[in-house]
Amino acid sequence: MDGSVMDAVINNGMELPSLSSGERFVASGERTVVLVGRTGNGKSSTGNSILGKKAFKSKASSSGVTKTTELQKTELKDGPIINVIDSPGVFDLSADSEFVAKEIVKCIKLAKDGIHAILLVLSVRNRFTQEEHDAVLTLQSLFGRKIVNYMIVVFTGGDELEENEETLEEYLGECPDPLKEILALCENRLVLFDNKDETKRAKQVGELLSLVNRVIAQNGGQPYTDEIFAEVKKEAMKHHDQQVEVDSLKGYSKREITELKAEIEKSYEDQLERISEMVILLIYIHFLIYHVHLQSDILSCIIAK
Ligand SMILES: Nc1nc2c(ncn2[C@@H]2O[C@H](COP(=O)(O)OP(=O)(O)O)[C@@H](O)[C@H]2O)c(=O)[nH]1
Ligand SMILES: [Mg+2]
Repeated sequence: MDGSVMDAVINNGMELPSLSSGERFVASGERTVVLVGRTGNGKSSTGNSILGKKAFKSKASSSGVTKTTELQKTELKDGPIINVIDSPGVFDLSADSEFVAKEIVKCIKLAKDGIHAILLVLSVRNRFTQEEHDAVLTLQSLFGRKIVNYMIVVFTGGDELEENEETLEEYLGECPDPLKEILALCENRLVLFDNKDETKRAKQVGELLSLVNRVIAQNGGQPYTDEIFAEVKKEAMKHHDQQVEVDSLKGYSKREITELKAEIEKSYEDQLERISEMVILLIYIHFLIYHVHLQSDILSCIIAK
């Protein structure tokens, strides 16, 4: 056992190492996980498998797909409350930065107290692309290197592997280098999901939760937060306090109260917009640095020749 991809695959479904007493306290309490990944990889279906209900719209449903970041929750039997955030926009870094930034802020707003794990959803049916690889690096540059310490890779399409009589281990044996790099960044935390077979749900979700617990323990029980989270939280608290204050006002007409409330909402939206603009700026800076690096690499190549 050398901690390789194979090692992690072999370990899947087997008993995980027992947690130390310091780590055990994370075994209870709410969990907030965010699904990221390319459209069509199975984020919404995986979210539904975790929740045990059809809460997110998936491609196969007649009523369309999840277009914007949303949160659904469930209380697992004999387990913790799970908040699942399906965030279709966050990974779509080829879309305009304004949209992506707004989705990121929305995701942070929904996560409130932080994110316990980021589930990077990949599909055994879709080839892993360079864009997906770059999207992970962009997230890393936006949220700091430590963001990968919270990542777990979920492969969907377990049924298709089964049909081809192929194991995940065999599938990953032939995986391209960019995917190997991402799996190594995530310290090979990966789990296989078959979102088509209800009977496999409990085992799969159990495996995933073990990984989530491991991530929480490895991060000292702390969910992921950063300065952007702090900003969003500060504004949310201010917004809440103002709402309480208005509700307790006496001697104002109904119209005046409605106007005051509208003002508070407007100011809150403006502040969230300001944070989105900050994120847009960060995305631009990331791309600028990325292109400077790229150009200097090309220059070095030319000089070397
Ligand atoms: N065969 C198979 N199909 C899946 C699995 N998970 C998701 N899908 C299908 O993949 C398509 C995209 O899934 P969806 O959850 O909408 O992806 P999203 O765009 O990432 O949210 C849908 O047609 C799903 O039914 C799986 O484990 N096995
Ligand atoms: Mg979806």
